[in-house]
Amino acid sequence: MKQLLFHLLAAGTLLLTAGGSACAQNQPALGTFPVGSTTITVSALATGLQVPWELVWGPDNFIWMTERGGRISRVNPATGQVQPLITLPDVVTSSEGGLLGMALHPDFATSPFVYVVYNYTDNGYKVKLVRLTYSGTTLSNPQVLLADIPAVSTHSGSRLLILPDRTLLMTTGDAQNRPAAQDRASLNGKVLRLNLDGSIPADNPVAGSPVYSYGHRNPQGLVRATNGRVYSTEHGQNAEDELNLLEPNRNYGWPTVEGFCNLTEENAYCTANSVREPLYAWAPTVGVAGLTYYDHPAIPGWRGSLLAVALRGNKLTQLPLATNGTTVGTAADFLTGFGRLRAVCVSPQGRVYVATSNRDGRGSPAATDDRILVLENRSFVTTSTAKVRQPQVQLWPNPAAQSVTVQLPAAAAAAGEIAIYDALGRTVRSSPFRVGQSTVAVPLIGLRPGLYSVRAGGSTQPLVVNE
Ligand SMILES: [Ca+2]
Ligand SMILES: [Ca+2]
Repeated sequence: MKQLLFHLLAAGTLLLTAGGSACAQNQPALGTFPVGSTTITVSALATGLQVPWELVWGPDNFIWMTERGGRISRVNPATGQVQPLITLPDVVTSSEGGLLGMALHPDFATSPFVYVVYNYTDNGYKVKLVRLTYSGTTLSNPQVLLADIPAVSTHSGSRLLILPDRTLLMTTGDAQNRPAAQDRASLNGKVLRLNLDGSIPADNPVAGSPVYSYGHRNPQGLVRATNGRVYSTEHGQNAEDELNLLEPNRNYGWPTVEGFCNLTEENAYCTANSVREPLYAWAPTVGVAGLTYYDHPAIPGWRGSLLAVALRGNKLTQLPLATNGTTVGTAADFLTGFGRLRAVCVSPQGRVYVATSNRDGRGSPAATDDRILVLENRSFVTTSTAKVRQPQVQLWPNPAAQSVTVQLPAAAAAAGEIAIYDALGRTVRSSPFRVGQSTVAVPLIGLRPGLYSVRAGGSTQPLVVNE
């Protein structure tokens, strides 16, 4: 979904870059490293966080973040300000357990739903998938879509990913019950596929079952690349962590197989059970967690690559994908020295955001941990900022509720029209302006809360409508 949003929003978000870049460049550099001939600068966008678990670039051009204790927030990518939306009261943390992955509905303007997965207690420790509704300032109205998945304090997974066909993938860990990963009737050790209302898609591999693939141990990374393929990272036991290409109805080998089918006993099992081997393995294990896909000109050396971050390994690994998406080239490690790394996302401007996990009980936190780190090519940002400094439509307030004031780039030389579009590109409001007019108040009453686009004078700006 991160990649999908990139494409949906690339045009509109470039216009926001001017202000955002300037702020980002003011944040002091914590270090630099080369990617080919490009210098990447690392700075901290936000500090003082508590085990951030998921980062999602949202349709509002904010970073949506979960923290394991139960808080969900929007983080302003220009200022680092954290705007808490809710702290889920029934999240129960225990060792690795708590609030985990998150995904936003792809039609967020008309369906402002946020999907989260977390541990809770109900006659034992469990995992559930919950849908929340975004009002513009808070998240509310929790709807449980899938619950009662057995859990223990480790191996709960779980990442979420919404695909273009409007189904949701959810990874689950084996909950330390190793045979469950091969039990097709169990929801542990699986990748599950659901419709966005929690029902089971008619075209799942087994009718009536949410199981999409099986034989997983503890997958904590999930992304769809622009090639349309879905990749997942998975914690191995000791020998090999995995990067998998997810395919329906395939057996990924756990608990008999860890990583590649490279041991004698693994080989026999792999052949007999048609095990899908990983594309890449970290040997020995590094605790690989968040996964994203990078294909932005800002960092040419990372284009067409998966980027995976590791907990114990304290690093980011670049995995270049071959054109067909089914093989990985030579891996390279970056971003060492910031401790445990949990989550990663990419902005439409080509910046990479990485969350540390040094306060999860297994790290050595710096005073400012946990942090969201920004990885950026500052010379590319400078160039692109100059390009977008054209006269633009300005909106205030934004987010808005009753009405929004639209300031045209200049006094209108000809009569025209301001149009507001929803995420599906439908015109939901229009308002004329006269020759010489430079500001227009457009009423918003009757619009559902969500994300819209305002177009006038040849430029477009995103608008968030609140209740
Ligand atoms: Ca495997
Ligand atoms: Ca192996």
